[in-house]
Amino acid sequence: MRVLFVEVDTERSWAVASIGPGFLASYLRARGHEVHFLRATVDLDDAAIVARVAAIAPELIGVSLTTRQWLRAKDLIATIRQTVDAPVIAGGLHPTFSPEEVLAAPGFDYVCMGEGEVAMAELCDRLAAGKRVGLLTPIGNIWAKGGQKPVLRPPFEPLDDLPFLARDLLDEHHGVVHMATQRGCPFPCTYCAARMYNQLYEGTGEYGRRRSHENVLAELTGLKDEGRLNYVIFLDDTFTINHGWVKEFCKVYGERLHTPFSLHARVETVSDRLLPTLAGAGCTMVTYGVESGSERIRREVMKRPVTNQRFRDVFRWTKASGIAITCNFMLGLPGETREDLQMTLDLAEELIDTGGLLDFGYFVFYPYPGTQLFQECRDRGYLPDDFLTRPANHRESILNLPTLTQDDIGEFYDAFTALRRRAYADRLGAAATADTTSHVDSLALHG
Ligand code: B12
Ligand code: SF4
Repeated sequence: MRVLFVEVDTERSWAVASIGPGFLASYLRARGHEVHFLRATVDLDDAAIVARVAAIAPELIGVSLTTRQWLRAKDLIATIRQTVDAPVIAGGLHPTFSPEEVLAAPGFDYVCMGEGEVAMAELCDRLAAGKRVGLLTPIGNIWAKGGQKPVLRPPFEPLDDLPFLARDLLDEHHGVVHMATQRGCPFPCTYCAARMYNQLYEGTGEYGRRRSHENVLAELTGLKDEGRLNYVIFLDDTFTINHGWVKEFCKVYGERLHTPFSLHARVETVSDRLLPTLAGAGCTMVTYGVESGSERIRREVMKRPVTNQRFRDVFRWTKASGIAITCNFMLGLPGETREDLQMTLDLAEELIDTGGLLDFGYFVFYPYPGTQLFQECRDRGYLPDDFLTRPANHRESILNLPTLTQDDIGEFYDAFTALRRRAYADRLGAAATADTTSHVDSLALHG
């Protein structure tokens, strides 16, 4: 079966394309299917994309979607299907947690809920054999249009049995490689869509899993031997969860590869002992999720009862280990007031001045379907009915919040922009301040 994965870019192309198709492609190839990749960049209009899809002549089209990608994918797929007669399957975070909406849209035939490797291979096998997939012939994890909600398969186990990522689908360049060593996150952050997988899989098996060191190192060693390894970006939600794993990994990685790398971590999961170990193995940058400077908001709204002092300490230890720090902040959460936003701005300023913060991202809160805060926003009437068709604008909130106006959020967003310009100017000189948008690749999206 000839499968085409279409990567739907939104406001710009991220350096790395969606990781899911990279896993799926290698799994499908190992079973004899042919896999192609097409990036629908923002500069390509629909006609050009349709022509490229038609030239590949796929027998099945796959799209991996976050909520932001859904907005463009919805129209794009409808247009593609007017010309190209191939069924379409959508998977990833958005289809998993909004399957009904995706299946109701023209052109979408299947939604994959949760992990896709085994499910998609079964779908390809069946379609290649000319068999139907529907009400009477269901496939675990796959919801066919007009069919019933599927039964979930247990999480794939062990992860070491998955073939290495099909890197031709990731758009990697200059030896900068992206690695995913774990699936699932044990923390309960209310704003996070990633953790909802754990909840989705409740009762089917333990969703939190990690590849062995040997397996991860074998993939990296292979890339090094091919001369394709200059820098590693670990995309794991929280790389530092299991200190035993991390220490063992650092030991061997430091000895065998010692290639610089970056990772995402929660301040709760690092220590003054672990950070020098990471630095010794080659870690050059850690991204932490700070999110708010208000301990009340973190505790009551985000379910992250960590103190501001912990951030100060961890930033100091990280800096002392010689590791650069980036972090992220969120503005405009339900229950937040101007005083809370001021605390976030104050903490950001303090961490820049004393904590060795190299750079940071700042995002207006957007409630992702499936998350606890999404449900709360909906229940309290903060979420407009047309939220799915509203583009997420970086300066405005899509929410109607009783405690903050759009102007309040915009004012603090601008203050963060000014702070970032100042930080750039202090470090690099005035000329460097021209483009300081809040979107920097590989900045943590959470953690
Ligand atoms: C790496 C990463 C990125 C990378 C790559 C993006 C990607 N989608 O892979 C980059 C840096 C580009 C990125 C950017 C952004 N990201 Co991001 N990112 C992640 C992160 C940390 C890991 C994703 C990953 O590698 N997963 C590993 C793979 C194996 O899992 P998977 O993607 O779920 O894929 C499996 C299944 O879902 C399924 N599947 C996936 N796709 C498909 C397709 C088909 C056809 C099928 C059948 C199955 C299938 O099978 C896969 C294998 O089993 C996740 C958090 C997380 N843990 O998921 C956030 C996450 C996906 N990102 C998120 C967000 C919000 C963003 C940004 C909007 C950030 C921002 N504020 O601007 C941007 C938008 C990107 C875009 N194009 O729209 C949210 C998405 C929430 C949502 N509902 O949309 C997440 C969940 C983070 C969070 N905590 O909430 N991100
Ligand atoms: S925000 Fe990060 S730490 Fe919190 S649940 Fe999500 S992935 Fe885990």
